[in-house]
Amino acid sequence: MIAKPVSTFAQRALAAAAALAILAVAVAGCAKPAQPRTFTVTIAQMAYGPTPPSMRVGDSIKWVNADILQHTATAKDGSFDVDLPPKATATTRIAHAGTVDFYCRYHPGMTGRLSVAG
Ligand SMILES: [Cu+2]
Repeated sequence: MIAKPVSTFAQRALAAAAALAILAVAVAGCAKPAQPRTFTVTIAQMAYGPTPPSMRVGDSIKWVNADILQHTATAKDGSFDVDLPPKATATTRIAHAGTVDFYCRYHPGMTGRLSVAG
């Protein structure tokens, strides 16, 4: 009968260890996708700066108008449209994968393109 409490303790310890191992596997298996990121695109001298090469759905673009003129970043597919007075900033979240061409409504010669992975 002396061995019984030891045995019970050992069994509990084993069960706890097993539960922890299962939990660890479950957590690893539910690894979340990468955290959304925010990229900055600066508008200066009537042109958009480079767009990020590796955007994913859920990432955001922070538009910074460093120009002395008002500009927009207007998606041709209608997915975003930000109006930026001089020195203003605005952030848009990218919700769809694919290639999105955008332009400035005030200066249609200003164009850019986002490529977004799923
Ligand atoms: Cu413009």
